[in-house]
Parts: sequence; structure tokens; C-alpha cells
Amino acid sequence: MYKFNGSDWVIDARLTADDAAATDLFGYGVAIDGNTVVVGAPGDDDDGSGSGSAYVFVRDANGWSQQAKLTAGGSYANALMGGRSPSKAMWWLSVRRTTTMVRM
Ligand SMILES: [Ca+2]
Repeated sequence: MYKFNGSDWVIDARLTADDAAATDLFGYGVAIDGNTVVVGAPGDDDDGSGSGSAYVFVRDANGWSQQAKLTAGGSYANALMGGRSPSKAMWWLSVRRTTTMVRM
């Protein structure tokens, strides 16, 4: 994460998943609204191979921290949640205030 300090963009934080694995593709999709960021990891395997997931990070006075991990909540192998449409190259993540939409 970079932050504009009035004259330059400076590194504010490096976001990592608390259970990161090499093939999760963390960061494949991202969405930001104010102090909330959602990061997709379509290669995550929690609900089946390639089921995918999305991580919610929130920035407060202490900086950025992971608030939640969103998963498919069932058996969804190859759903690639948190990824993007393979044919339209569209990002399939969006966040606005307290609501997050994640493509499955
Ligand atoms: Ca996992």
C-alpha cells in the first residue's frame, strides 16, 4: 500500500494473508474503498482445489491489518473466487463501506 504524503507516494504497508501459500495468487484481484481493501486469492484451496478466497484489510490508527477472510463456504473446487472473468478480463471484486461483492 502506498500513501500520498502531500508531495510523494510512500510505502505505507505490505499486505500479506495470515495463511498465505505460494499458489494462492494473492492480489490477483483487488478493490479499495476508503480504509478498506479486499484482496482476492483465486488459487486458495480452503473449499476445494482452486476454490479461491478474499481477504479484507482495514486501516486504523495502528495501520493496516487483516480483518477477515472470505471463503466460498461450501465445496467449490475451481470457482476461483476472488479472481477475474477468464474471458472478459474484468475484475470481480468490489467493496463499498460495509458490503463486499466477490465473484464466484
Ligand atoms: Ca489456504
